[in-house]
Amino acid sequence: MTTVIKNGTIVTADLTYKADVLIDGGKIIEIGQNLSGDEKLDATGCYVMPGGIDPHTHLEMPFMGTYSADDFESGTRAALSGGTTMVVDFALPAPGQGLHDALQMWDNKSGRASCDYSFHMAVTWWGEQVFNEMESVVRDRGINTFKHFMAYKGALMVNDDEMYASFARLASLGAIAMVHAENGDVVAELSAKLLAEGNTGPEAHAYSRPPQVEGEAANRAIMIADMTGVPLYIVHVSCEEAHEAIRRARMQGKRVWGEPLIQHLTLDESAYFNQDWDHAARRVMSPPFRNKMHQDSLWAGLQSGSLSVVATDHCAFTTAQKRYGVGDFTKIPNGTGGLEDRMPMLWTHGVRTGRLTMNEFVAVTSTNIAKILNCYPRKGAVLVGADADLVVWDPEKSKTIMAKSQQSAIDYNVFEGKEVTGLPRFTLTRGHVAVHDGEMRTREGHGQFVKRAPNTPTNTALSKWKELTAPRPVERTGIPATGV
Ligand code: DUC
Ligand code: ZN
Ligand code: ZN
Ligand code: ZN
Repeated sequence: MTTVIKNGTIVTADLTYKADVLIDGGKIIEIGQNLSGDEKLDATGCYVMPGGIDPHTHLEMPFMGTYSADDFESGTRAALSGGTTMVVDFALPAPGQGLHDALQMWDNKSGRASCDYSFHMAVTWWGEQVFNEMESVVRDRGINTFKHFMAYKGALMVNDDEMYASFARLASLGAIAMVHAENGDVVAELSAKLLAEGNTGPEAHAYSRPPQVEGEAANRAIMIADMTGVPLYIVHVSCEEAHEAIRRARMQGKRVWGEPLIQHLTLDESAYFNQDWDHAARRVMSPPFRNKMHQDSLWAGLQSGSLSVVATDHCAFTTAQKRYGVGDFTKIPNGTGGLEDRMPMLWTHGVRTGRLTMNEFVAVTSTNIAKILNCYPRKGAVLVGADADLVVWDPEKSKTIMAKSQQSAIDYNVFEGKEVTGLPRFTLTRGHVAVHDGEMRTREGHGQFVKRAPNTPTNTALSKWKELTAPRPVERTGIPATGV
């Protein structure tokens, strides 16, 4: 059975034009005028865009004594509802657990996904087993991104020697290093001090993780990456200090990408101060929300291209789970949701305000991500041969975000009450219409794992240090080398 999307305007990361899209077998088979198919979707007045890719989710993740509340079933349903057709989740080994063991757990959970997905591998400890398994994770499992937590001391955090060793190994495999950039030692010190002074409430969470903590770690990760020649992806960039480090690195030719979250772009630190406990605790995440100066910096980064993608770090906990931290803010499970709201919120606050063009919107929600993670143009493109992961976007459709009508399993929404304009009319996952004019038609288990090959190692010349220690050229064309 073929499906045709008629009368829409195709918007990709670089083009805007009117054409119909014909789909068969989950793929785009033709783009052109006056196409017909068995099933017709009317896109009059709408934009036909690559489905969103959220490169940063934590579905059913064991964390801080509990599990994040959205699993691959509710999480991917929320994603599709908001126009996102692929999520990339983090497979997290427990300390001492092998990488393939952890991946087996994530394989089991992800069988319920209703949209396509991939995994990043987290490096939560270091040893010979991790070093050895990395190769088959990259080559056989098709996972080319490895995340390192520079925070969560005593749990997920890795130290600089471990990070250096891991980055060097990843460089040799053509993989990408990712970091959660916060100085975990300083966070632990500040947290203990705040608690000792009697600051137990959720606002102390924000005081324990000031922007300097993030800026320092971002700079450190960039320098360690440069010493190994590994490309670096910095998740949840929330402040000017980290953004500034990324800008500088990119200007120096380093392969460094920054990922702000829709939450940091649109919510600020007033979420924590003079609020009731539940309100503030529901918004506790790391890094915390910042002030307007930092938000302006993140928007500027998206506009100028120094920041590359917009994610959610979707890691949702119920109010009951958040209350584990009553009396001690360090026990509030860290995380907020956003999967369903990322695209409408970015459209509303980015495109409708004139900060981003429609093409830039597609770039930062989908195409740039697919390119960095190496699944383009299967994903992130409207091209013949690409997967029919598409969103038919109605720029005039509005709603008020409300927990009671969301797909997520939690009992609140950090964007509660916000008006959004720009919503999916249809969302297609490999040709299956999962959202049909407001009606959810998701199929549990429809989602498939997306393998991502390693990159060709373009990055080895980035490091000045490498150049200085590289063997000197001897003879090329019969002319003796002059030695520089
Ligand atoms: N930050 C969060 O807020 N939650 C999950 C992990 C993280 O780094
Ligand atoms: Zn993180
Ligand atoms: Zn995260
Ligand atoms: Zn299907």
